[in-house]
Amino acid sequence: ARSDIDHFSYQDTKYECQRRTPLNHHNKKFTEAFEILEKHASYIDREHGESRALAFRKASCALKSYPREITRIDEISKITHVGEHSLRVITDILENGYSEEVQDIISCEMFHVIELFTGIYGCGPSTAHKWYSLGHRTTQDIKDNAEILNLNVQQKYGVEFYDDLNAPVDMPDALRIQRLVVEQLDLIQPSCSAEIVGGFGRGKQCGHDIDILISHPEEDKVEGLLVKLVNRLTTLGCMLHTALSVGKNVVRKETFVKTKATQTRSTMDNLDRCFAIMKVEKSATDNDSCNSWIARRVDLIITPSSQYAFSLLGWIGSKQFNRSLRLYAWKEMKIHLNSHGMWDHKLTPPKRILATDEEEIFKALHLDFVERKDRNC
Ligand code: DCP
Ligand code: MG
Repeated sequence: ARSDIDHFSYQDTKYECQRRTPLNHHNKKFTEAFEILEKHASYIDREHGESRALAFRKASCALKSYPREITRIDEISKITHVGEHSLRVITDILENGYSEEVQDIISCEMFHVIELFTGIYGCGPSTAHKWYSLGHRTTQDIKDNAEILNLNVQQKYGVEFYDDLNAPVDMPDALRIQRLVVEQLDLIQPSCSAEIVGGFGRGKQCGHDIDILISHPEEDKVEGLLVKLVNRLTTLGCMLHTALSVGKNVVRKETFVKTKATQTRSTMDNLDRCFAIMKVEKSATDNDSCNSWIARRVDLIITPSSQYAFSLLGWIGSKQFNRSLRLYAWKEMKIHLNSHGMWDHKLTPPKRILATDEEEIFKALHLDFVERKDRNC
């Protein structure tokens, strides 16, 4: 067996942020199988689910980065993150054209019902399991039993607009929302920027929601902006549901003090933010129903200019790219990185490192710049 990893330009590293992960890659037949295994692990295996799901995700990321189609098992058997279990799955697909383990999952009713229920806005795996164990199988079952199940507000909207919210959002929809947001911002506070981030920012043609990052060149001009914006959009009748999180951005100049909230939800930030379900005008091609609008999930995030580069990097994603970047920053550089900024903990007290664009952040971390389209891990 070959011990050297030469595979053209593949860089074998434990951090996804050190290599390119494009949207269109050469190993979809394997990564699609891993996505099912990942979901199955997080839905079904309550005890070790998260770590098993992460292992499949990392194997999948490695294959997405691999610069050509894998045709022999020995070419990837030494790659970091492609463990024994993943190798078995790849071998099955190479030898038989499919993985029996994946086929078993696909033919399992429970898997499909949990998948269906977790597709309801506001429903996670544990709620999905509860509903399943009570004998429910369809979204109609949940709708019919809304009272008994004591659905929270999000879940009520999730069921009500299930079809709309599960129809993929496309770029024209995203642009329509961005335009509306920009128009309203101009009336409240001229010169604001509103950038489409999330999956669309990485070149995806469709996604599950629209993420918009809002800022202003002057630091304090964003204070109170979110409430004003949401109020205007509500008055215009564009908001079906909103959940605001405002005023938690407590970054001090020198150090970032981790609060309980930031410790437990380490990937989330404390930027002013509104999760919304908005009414979006349908395009001319969507004439298949009587409604002139469709419900869409929209995230509006506000960031002051001094934090812009960090918020942009964080909200462009992907989640796995962020996770690896933050882990790399901490483990290799003793730098704490999040959507607010970065702090060098090699110094006491930790020193804030400033950056005005994404390139400067990569440079400070001694990393080659990874284009947004190559952060699709
Ligand atoms: N994000 C994160 N950690 C979270 C949630 C979000 O780092 N727990 C960042 C990375 C995501 C971005 O925010 O890429 C947007 O979140 P989405 O859930 O909307 O993810 P995407 O936009 O990447 O995917 P989709 O196209 O399905 O909306
Ligand atoms: Mg998104």
